[in-house]
Amino acid sequence: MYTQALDIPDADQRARQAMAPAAEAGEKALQAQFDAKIDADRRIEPQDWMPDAYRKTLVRQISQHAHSEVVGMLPEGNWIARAPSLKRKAILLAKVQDEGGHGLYLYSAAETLGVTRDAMVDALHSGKAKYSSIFNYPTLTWADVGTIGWLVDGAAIMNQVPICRCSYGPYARAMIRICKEESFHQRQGFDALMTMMKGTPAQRDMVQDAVNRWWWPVLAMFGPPDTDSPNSALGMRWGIKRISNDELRQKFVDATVPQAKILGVTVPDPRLKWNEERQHYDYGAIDWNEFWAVVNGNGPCNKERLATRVKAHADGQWVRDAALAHARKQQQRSMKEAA
Ligand code: BYC
Repeated sequence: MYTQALDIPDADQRARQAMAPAAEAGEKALQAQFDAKIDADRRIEPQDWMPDAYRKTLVRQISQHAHSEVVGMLPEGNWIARAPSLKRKAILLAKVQDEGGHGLYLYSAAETLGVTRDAMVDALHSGKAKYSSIFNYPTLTWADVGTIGWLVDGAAIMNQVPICRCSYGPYARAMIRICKEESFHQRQGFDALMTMMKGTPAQRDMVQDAVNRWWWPVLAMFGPPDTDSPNSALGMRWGIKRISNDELRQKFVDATVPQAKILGVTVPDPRLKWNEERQHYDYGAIDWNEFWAVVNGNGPCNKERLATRVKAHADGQWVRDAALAHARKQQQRSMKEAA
C-alpha cells in the first residue's frame, strides 16, 4: 500500500545511455532552462523538457488526487437513494457526478506526463496507490452528507485553490474548474446542515454527532505536519505545492470556526482557542497514529471502499468493450468512405 512509484517510462535515462557525454552537457542546459522557468514562475507544459523527478512527483500527486475524487464518490453515493427530498437528491446526484468529472480531468492531466490511465487504475485497485484518508470513514446518517460538503469540501477548497497556480499547466488548468465546483459543494453542505439545525432537537443532535466524528479526520486530511512531510521541500521548490500542510490546516481552522458558530455547532476540541498574539486559533493535538493507520489501509472503511471500486470497474467492463467496438466500427466505416 505504501509507495506509489509508478513505472512510467524513463525517457531521460534511455536517452542518456545512447549518447552519454554530449547528452550530459545538453541535459545540463535543459535543466538550467527548466530551473529558470520555475524561478520566473512560468508554466511547464507537457512538450517541455522536465527532470524525471518532477514528472514522477506530478504523476504521484495528480493520480492520488484523481483516485481521491473517484473514491470520494462512494461515501456520499451511498445516500443518493436515501436523500430526504427530491431537491436534496438532485443536488447530491449533481455533486457526486461532479466528483467523477474531477477524477476524469485529473487522470487526463496525469496522462500528459506519459502514464496510462490503465496503469493508474491498476495501482489503485491493487492497493499500491494512495487516495485521501478521509474517504475511509463511514457516512452513518444524512448529517454526514452535509458535513462532508461543509468540512471535507471546505478543506479541499483550501488545499486546491493554491494548486490553480501550480507550475504544471494541465494540472493548474484542471484545478480552476474543479475549485469552482468545490465551492458549490461546500455551500450545499452548509445549507443542508443549516436546514437540519433549524429542525428538531434530534436533527440538531445528528449534525453535532457528525461534526464530532469528521472534525479530526478532516484536520488530518491536510497531510502530516511540515516537519514530517518528506515531499514538501521539492514540491515547494518546483511550484507544485504553494502553501505547506500546516499553514493550510491553520487557514482552514481559522475560516471554519466562525462558520461553526453561525451553524450553532460545537467544534469537538476543548483546546480550541483564539490566540490574540498569533491572530490564529490554537487547536489540540491530531492523532497521527490514527491517520497513518488509515493511510496504510486499516481505517474503518478501506477494504469496503476498494472492493466497491474494483467491483464497479469490473461491472463496467462491458460498457468499455462496447464503446471500443463502436469506435472501431466507426473508424472502419470512415476508412472505407475515404478509400
Ligand atoms: N491521505 O510529504 P507529504 C477531495 C501521504 S479530494 C492519504 O506531505 P505531499 C474531495 C502523501 O501522499 C482530496 N495520504 O505529501 C473529493 C505521502 O505519501 P507518498 C485529495 C496522504 O504530496 C471528493 C505521505 O503521506 N486532495 O478533497 O507533499 C469529494 C507524506 O505526505 C494524505 C488532493 O489530492 C492523506 N490525507 O502532500 C469531496 C490534493 N496526506 O505519496 C472532496 C492534491 C498525505 O510519498 N494533493 N498523504 O507515498 C496534495 O495537495 C498533496 O499531495 C497532499 C500531501 C497535501 C495531500
